[in-house]
Amino acid sequence: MVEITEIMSLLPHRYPFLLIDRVVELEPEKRIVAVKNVTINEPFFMGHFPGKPIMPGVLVVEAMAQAGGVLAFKSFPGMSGDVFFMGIDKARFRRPVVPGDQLRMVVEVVKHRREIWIFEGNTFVNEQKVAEARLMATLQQEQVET
Ligand code: BDE
Repeated sequence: MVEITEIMSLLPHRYPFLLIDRVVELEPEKRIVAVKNVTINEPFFMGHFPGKPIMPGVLVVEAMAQAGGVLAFKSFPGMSGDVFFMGIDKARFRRPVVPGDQLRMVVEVVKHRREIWIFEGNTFVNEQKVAEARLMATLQQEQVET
């Protein structure tokens, strides 16, 4: 289990863009499960859409990407540097996400080499899939000053 203060020490994202609340399962280099509780107070509901609050599907993909970032950092605890997301393939939005939903992002490593990681992400609400995507990220190791 990784709680929010540790998530914030790993990811640079902050309000209104930090889109995971807690990590509930973690297998380094393999798999992570993170959750986000969606409330009516999310800022994006003001405009998406007035009178019809639906979480933008691209932000569900972003939540999966953030979970993947935590997985990469937790796989190599001594790692200094950044994880940048470089691509998204095969994204699908299967069901609308609405206030009161708890998102469960399940992100698995398809393969990784030194710098390139490919993740397969699936997001569920109550066991039902709401979104899926394949995500590509690159690790940029911090340059050590000489
Ligand atoms: C379905 C699958 C994945 N993502 C979203 C949906 C969905 O039902 N979107 N609905 C949007 C929507 C927007 C407005 Br404005 C509206 O008045 C209604 Br009635 C909608 O269903």
